[in-house]
Amino acid sequence: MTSSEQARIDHLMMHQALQLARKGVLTTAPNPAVGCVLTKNNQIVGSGWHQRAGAAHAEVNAIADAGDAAVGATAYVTLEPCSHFGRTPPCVNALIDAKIARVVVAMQDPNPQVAGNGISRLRDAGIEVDVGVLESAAANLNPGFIHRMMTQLPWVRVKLAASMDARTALANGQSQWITSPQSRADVQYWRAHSDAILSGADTVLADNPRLTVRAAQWPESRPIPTQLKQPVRIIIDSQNRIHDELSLFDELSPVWLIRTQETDASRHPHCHQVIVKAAENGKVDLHDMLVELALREINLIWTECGATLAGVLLQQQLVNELYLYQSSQLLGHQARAMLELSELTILQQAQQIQVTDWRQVGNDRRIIGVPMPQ
Ligand code: AOF
Ligand code: ZN
Repeated sequence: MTSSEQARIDHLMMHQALQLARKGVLTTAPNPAVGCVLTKNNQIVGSGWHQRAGAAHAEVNAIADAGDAAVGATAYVTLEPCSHFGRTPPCVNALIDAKIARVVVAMQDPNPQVAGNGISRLRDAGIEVDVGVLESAAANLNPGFIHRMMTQLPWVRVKLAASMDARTALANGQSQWITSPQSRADVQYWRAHSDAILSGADTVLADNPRLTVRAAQWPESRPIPTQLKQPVRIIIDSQNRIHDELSLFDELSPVWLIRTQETDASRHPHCHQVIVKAAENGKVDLHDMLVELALREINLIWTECGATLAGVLLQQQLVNELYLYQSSQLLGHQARAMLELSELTILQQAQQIQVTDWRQVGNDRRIIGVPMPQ
């Protein structure tokens, strides 16, 4: 076979492995979603994917699926096979024991416990290894995991929903609904792709939201998942105002209250306090909060909060992506503004957003953008 034919087959097989990995995106956290296919004579003889932390890794499932056919096979894996003992034993041992002949890897594992060791251990065992096939597609599957491994911070998405003139409510507080049902269904979808939903005490006390994923409300174009993990609800509560009667206290997932001091308030069984440093103004230090959440293996945070918290997160350069749902109404200058930012006197100092995706959702537009470093 020529090298270009081989490259074409490698792409095709890695594409299959990526499809398998996608089956796990709603359930593997804090682990990454990973898929694996085993081939012989360019025919698939086994396949597997990682389903949840603590369960077998993709490679181990694929080897079990292939049985004796694994001997001499090529393994296509969307992430470098692990070389460490975590919740499960190293996949490199399983690949070597199964007598796999060649391993094609989409991307190196950014986990410092692996970080290239898996690839070198396979090579040391005489296995041919190729790295980098469909690398960016593989990276796109696990933005939160990769970011946490590389920076020890979660990937932070901030959702904003506003009128065409960037207003979120009338002056009298009326806000239901500014964006369309399709946009709100889309929000449900992105909540499900997050490990945590973050909000502030002001918003929770004013709106009494549940902040859960209701898959039944998903966009019609997205298949309803058979399994999903409810994100943890994380509420910034610098002044200890969250009380037990709120709707978010239910059995669906825990509520973590971010506070600067342990208090006796909120002794609800689903409630857990995370104590973080206080900033100079006495409120929660948001960077320290993210450090603490990363230590608790939160990879990806979906933020639904008010104009003040969203503004502070942006100005502290803690936002990785903005999801802006823009409706088709005009509410006027007396209505409430979408973002509280400090006053600018020099236009060149305005925060720039690099738009990475832009589309129509119902009667609204959804704009995804990355705040550029200032
Ligand atoms: C693989 N294949 O399918 C996955 C990998 O605690 P454990 O044993 O589940 O290990 C988790 C780590 O293993 C995770 O942080 C990441 O580095 C890697 N994930 N590796 O070879 C897989 N899910
Ligand atoms: Zn593994």
